[in-house]
Amino acid sequence: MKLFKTYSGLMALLLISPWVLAQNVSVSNAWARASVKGQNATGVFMSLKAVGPTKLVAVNSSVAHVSEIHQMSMQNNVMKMTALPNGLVLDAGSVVDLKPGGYHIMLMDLKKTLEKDSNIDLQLTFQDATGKKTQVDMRVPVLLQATEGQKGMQGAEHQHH
Ligand SMILES: [Cu+2]
Repeated sequence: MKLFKTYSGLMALLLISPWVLAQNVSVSNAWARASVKGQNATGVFMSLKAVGPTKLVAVNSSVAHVSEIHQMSMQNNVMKMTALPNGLVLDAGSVVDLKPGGYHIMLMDLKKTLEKDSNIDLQLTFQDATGKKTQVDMRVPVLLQATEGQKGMQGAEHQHH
């Protein structure tokens, strides 16, 4: 687990990214992958940065009957998705990326098709080291893929006009 010691760099990112600040956690670059008719599940991705030790313990959205926090891992040369039963650990000050092929939020048993350029509601529940829970309600854009500015922490270096 990599700890970011360069807080000046993070401060610069705060200025250029639309961070949503929860009590203890910053959320940025959230997007949900569009689904096609009949598709049962899709993923939601974002970057999370906690001020203090925190866990993402639950997710919820009105567009899905079931929402889970997943990780992808290789098992016998096969990519497998598994739910994180104890939540996603966020170390103080480090950025955790939820992205295709890695950690992600899985929306399952979708109630409707997620159309590109629409929005979905998403509720994140965080738990701090004392056990206190905080809920963050947000609107997440539905996209076909991460846009240039939403590819992560290097986004600022790749902006062209
Ligand atoms: Cu998954």
